[in-house]
Amino acid sequence: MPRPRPALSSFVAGLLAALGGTAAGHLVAALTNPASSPVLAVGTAVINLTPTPVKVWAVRELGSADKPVLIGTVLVVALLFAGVAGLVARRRFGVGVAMLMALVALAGLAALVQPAAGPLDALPAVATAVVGLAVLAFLTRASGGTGTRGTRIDTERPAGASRRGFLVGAGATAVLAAVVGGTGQLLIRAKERITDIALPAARKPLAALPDGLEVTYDAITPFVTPNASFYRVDTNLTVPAVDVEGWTLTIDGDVEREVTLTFDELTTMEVVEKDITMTCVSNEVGGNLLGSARWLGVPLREVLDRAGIDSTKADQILSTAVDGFTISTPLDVALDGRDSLVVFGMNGEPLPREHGFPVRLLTPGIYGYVGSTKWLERLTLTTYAKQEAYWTERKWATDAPVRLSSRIDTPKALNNIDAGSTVIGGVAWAQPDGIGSVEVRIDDGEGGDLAWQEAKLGPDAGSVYWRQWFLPWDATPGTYTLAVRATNTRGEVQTADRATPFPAGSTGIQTVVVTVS
Ligand SMILES: Nc1nc2c(c(=O)[nH]1)N[C@H]1C(S)=C(S)[C@@H](COP(=O)(O)O)O[C@H]1N2
Ligand SMILES: [Mo]
Repeated sequence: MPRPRPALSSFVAGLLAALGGTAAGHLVAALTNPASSPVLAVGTAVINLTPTPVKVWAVRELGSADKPVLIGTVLVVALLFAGVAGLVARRRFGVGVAMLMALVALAGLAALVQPAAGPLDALPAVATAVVGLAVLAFLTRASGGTGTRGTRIDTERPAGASRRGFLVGAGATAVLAAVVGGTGQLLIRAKERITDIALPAARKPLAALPDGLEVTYDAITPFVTPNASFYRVDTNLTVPAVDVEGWTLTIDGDVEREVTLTFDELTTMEVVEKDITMTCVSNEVGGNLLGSARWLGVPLREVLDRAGIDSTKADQILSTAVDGFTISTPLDVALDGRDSLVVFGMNGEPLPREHGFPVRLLTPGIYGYVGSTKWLERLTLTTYAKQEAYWTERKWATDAPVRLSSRIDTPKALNNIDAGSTVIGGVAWAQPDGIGSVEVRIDDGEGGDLAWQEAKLGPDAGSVYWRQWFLPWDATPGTYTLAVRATNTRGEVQTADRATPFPAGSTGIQTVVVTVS
């Protein structure tokens, strides 16, 4: 039987030291602050340090897989580095240990530089260091080496006991790490799920929304996006777990008096409900980073009026989330009469954790990154000259109205469909004016019918809510390029000019190629 090579076992020892340490750190973080977990803290630091073009690329290429890919990459790189540290420790124990501790220090630093961090956020790194060292010492001993011996002796040691000892020790460490890390992960998940709070009713409840086109054509996006399938975009690797009891909203800056509201105080104000479509600036033409819901909240103006704003000074509302993340909203945009809201309900339920529990901002007509702060904690009236928000620092536009756009949901790109009667359908949005019409072009590539044909519109839930649309199509065999464009109620037509999401939202017209046979 081949003996495990000492080099290999040293590598594995280093790797398992990091794995065990990280798992312990993850569990401690789950009990204190999940965001301070070593891998998550480093991942967050990577997100914050990544240049904008790379971020744009990652969102486009990886979509919602961007976070798992990031966490996986951080973990793999850290484990490989720790494996190398293990190899080094074989000859020079002190140097190997120093390499491992440098790795831990990096994670500790990443946790402590987070904007809302406190001294307790160093605890997971401390746990990682202690457990990591213990594992390394244990596995070094189990493999029969003291860690200070030379290779010669290592390779000459008897095969039997030490090899078995190492394998058992390594296996036990791996299992224990999985259990400890898994427990931490379960705890974090459990914290993310609890949102049982009582919601107030709107003072003037809206009538129930009519059935959408999806009832007839199930390939068209539902009129109301269910909370569970609402797109999610944020810089957080773990969802902030906010306790409603301790939560407050502070309005400060250029105000007559600083005001702090509790959740109870907020929810007993003038409560309204509004149907609003929300969009991400990173949405590509034809993309799905948007959703539509019935939101429950208090008008932003009412909240600001509690403090009395001095608009001769302030030109922006700088909103801050519980984790220190910031968003700038132009003051004149937020207060121009649109339904800017401080939101706590979504489709009849408390705001889900992923979408900002307990309270978020929502500004219809501008992209999420300039008006829809999740896990909201502070509204500061200030100026762009004085303070910059997260995305502003990264050169995205300061004022970013949602672009007039439309999307084909069915048929899907490159689909083969049967000849005969079918339907082309999707959604279109035009904030703040509302959709006037939607047109479809069916191009057979042979100079056939190139004319734009008007589609039929689905139900209307107001000008800041998307419209579903469809066009019945008697499809004959051939290959077709389908296109869609929207026109708003002011007669403006969706432009065919292409613009990338950076810095102020994509434009262009979606085309879909299908084969009919
Ligand atoms: N605290 C916080 N709020 C945030 C963000 C964030 O990263 N952190 N992302 C913004 C962006 S870019 C968008 S598009 C919307 C997305 O909201 P949703 O995840 O509920 O769809 O939230 C905005 N609010
Ligand atoms: Mo966004």
